[in-house]
Amino acid sequence: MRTQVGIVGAGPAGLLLAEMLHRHGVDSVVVEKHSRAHVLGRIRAGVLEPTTVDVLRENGLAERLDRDGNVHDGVRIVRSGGGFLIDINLHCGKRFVAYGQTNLQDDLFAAADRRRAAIITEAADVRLDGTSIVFKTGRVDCDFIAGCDGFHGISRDSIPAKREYEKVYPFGWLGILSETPPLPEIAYCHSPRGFALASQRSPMLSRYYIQVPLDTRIEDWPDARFWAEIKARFPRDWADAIVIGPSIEKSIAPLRSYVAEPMSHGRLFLAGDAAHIVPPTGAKGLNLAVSDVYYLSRALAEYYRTGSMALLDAYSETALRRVWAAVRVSWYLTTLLHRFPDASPFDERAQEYELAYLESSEHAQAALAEQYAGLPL
Ligand code: FAS
Ligand code: PHB
Repeated sequence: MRTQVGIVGAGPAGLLLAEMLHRHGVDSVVVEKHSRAHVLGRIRAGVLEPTTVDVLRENGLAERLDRDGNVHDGVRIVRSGGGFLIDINLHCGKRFVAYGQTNLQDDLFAAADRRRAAIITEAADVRLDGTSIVFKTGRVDCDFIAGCDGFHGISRDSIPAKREYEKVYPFGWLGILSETPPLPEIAYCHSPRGFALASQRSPMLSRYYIQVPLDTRIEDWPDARFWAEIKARFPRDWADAIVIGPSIEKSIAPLRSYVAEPMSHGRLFLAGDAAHIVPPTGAKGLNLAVSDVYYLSRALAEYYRTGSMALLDAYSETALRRVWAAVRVSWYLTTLLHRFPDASPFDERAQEYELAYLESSEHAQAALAEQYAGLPL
């Protein structure tokens, strides 16, 4: 096959890029190694920044999001004896939307189907050969390649002399999905027993997480143990409000911060998790994939409209400014809210007082709200 832009990966970054390029009259082919069912079966992010919602709406991809998404003024940080709202509406005049990545992925596939987009799934042995994507049963010759194949993809390997920045955290998140009514707010909980998070997908679908050691095995966490633990971590009034029920999905995600620079080489451009990973504490991963794609689609459209490579040459530097802002606040919130096994008494007191300061200062809360909302594109 021959196309203008070859896209590796049919996750949110890859499919959104294909949609946005199409709206600029640029052709693309998406090559995905898994089946569509496998891609849709992944339960991941749940919080969309206001800028992400704007991008989706501007591209005609927000109809179900506007109908089913749950709009919030902010997220609450709770701990025994206190807590506060990171109020992005009060401080930034913006709201974020709780909407599962699975739903977004579904919406993106549906948009691709409506225009009979070229999406090749279950492509085996995918590799890059110059500006061609080669796989077991074929190849796609392209003008440009977008590496949207996630952290475990192959595109990043084709960036020579890259600088890698990584921080691996000594814990993971055990997450469950349950067909129960969620708490009304999204709440991050700081507890001596470890971090916990209450989130939502719909009026009858809840998403909960607890921090667990890295060597945790799913089989050691039957539902009853999970519910008892998350209730032990939340303050009593919040714990009593958690409605328990059978889990319909349970998984453990390790936490890491990672950035590869630059995000481009020649006619290869990385977007999303292929270039960077954030701990989910800041709810930034999916949102960064969207901002990368916003910049990349604009740069590619400019090239095909005018022949200018200027925005493409500036893509990596432009995207990295927003990437590093999100990487930093995700690291800050992870450090603030989790119990570190090797924390010294000093570390624990400093964490206590950082929380107390945030709780007491409108200025500190405004600064955090601005970063949680996501910086303007
Ligand atoms: P993705 O990983 O979503 O998509 C990459 C695609 O490329 C996949 O479909 C993959 O099959 C495909 N691919 C890989 N290798 C390939 C190859 N060689 N050839 C062809 N295709 C290939 N973010 C949040 O904001 N909140 C969360 O709670 C959260 N939880 C997460 C939990 C887990 C377990 C993981 C892994 C991530 C989580 N994230 C979360 C981050 C997540 O939402 C990502 O940021 C988001 O999926 C990024 O989208 P993509 O960059 O498209 O990468
Ligand atoms: C989720 O709903 O899955 C979610 C919410 C907030 C986060 C991470 C995940 O920071």
